Amino acid sequence: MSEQVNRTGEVSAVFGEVVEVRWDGSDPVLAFQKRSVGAVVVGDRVDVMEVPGDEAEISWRVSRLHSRERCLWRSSRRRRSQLVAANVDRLAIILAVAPPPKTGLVDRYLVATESQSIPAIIILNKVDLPGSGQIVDSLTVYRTLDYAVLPVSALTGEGIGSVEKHLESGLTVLVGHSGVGKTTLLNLIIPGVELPTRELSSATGKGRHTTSAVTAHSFRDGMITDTPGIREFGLVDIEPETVSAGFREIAALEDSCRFMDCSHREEPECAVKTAVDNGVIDRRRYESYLRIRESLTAGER
Ligand SMILES: Nc1nc2c(ncn2[C@@H]2O[C@H](COP(=O)(O)OP(=O)(O)OP(=O)(O)O)[C@@H](O)[C@H]2O)c(=O)[nH]1
Ligand SMILES: [Mg+2]
Ligand SMILES: [Zn+2]
Repeated sequence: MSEQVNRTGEVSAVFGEVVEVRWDGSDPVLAFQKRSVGAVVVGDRVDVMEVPGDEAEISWRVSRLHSRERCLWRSSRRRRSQLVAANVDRLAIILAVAPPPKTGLVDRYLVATESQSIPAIIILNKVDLPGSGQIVDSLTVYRTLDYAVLPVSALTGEGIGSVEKHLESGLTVLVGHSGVGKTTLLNLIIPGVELPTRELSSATGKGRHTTSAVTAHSFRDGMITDTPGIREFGLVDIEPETVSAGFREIAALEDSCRFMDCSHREEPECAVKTAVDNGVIDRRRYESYLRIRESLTAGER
């Protein structure tokens, strides 16, 4: 009997039945997924086993899936709950000067990251376009809540050094609407990756979304993962009562509300509403909180 080699690695790409796995100081290997082990996603830690023999180029098989932490889930009207990535060290929410950012989407992402204790940063791309100053100003509230807001241009390279510094370790997942420049940014940070961006896909005339797969690429001591652009970001496993945990400024105050289960809508002596009226809590963020809560109550996610 031949000796079996076992290794533990990190999944960096998923292509149906086949996954790419990396471990320290080696090139990634391709491994077959085993149904009994369960489907894996980017960021999963897995054991792989070398299977000698006739399976052509792929001689590895996933033999165990380690337990997951810091999961990024999403859902949409078309697709139910989907695990995007596991063991995420950082979510980078990418916005662009044009099309102008929807801050409600940022708030939804932050509800997801706070619930999983995933650190989040905000990257505002395309600051080479006119009107960027005003949009940077509109994001000031996130800075006051201790989220890094990094203005950048993937076209001119302005601000790229600061972005690189933030992404140089751990597993980062880039998320945001289609067309904000996630892939352009990744191509600039990791020369040689050369993933297709908008121009290329419009040349082939295929589809509106340029990126269709979740793939992770090595960068310095970490990995950066591109994801397909989204139209909506549905929250998974978040109850109306736990939405406030995703709003740092609300979570910090809600112990002072008169009622322990205060929803911060109509209740008397609500410390959160008082803070909104006094300008201590940003009104737009508060309204965003109400909207997200309402959408979950209505069962829309
Ligand atoms: N002016 C300007 N245009 C940019 C910048 N970054 C990207 N773009 C353009 O924006 C368009 C969309 O870029 P992509 O990188 O394909 O966007 P994406 O977020 O990856 O889109 P999906 O893959 O569909 O989610 C392309 O035409 C880019 O050339 C930038 O910093 N400034
Ligand atoms: Mg893309
Ligand atoms: Zn309250």
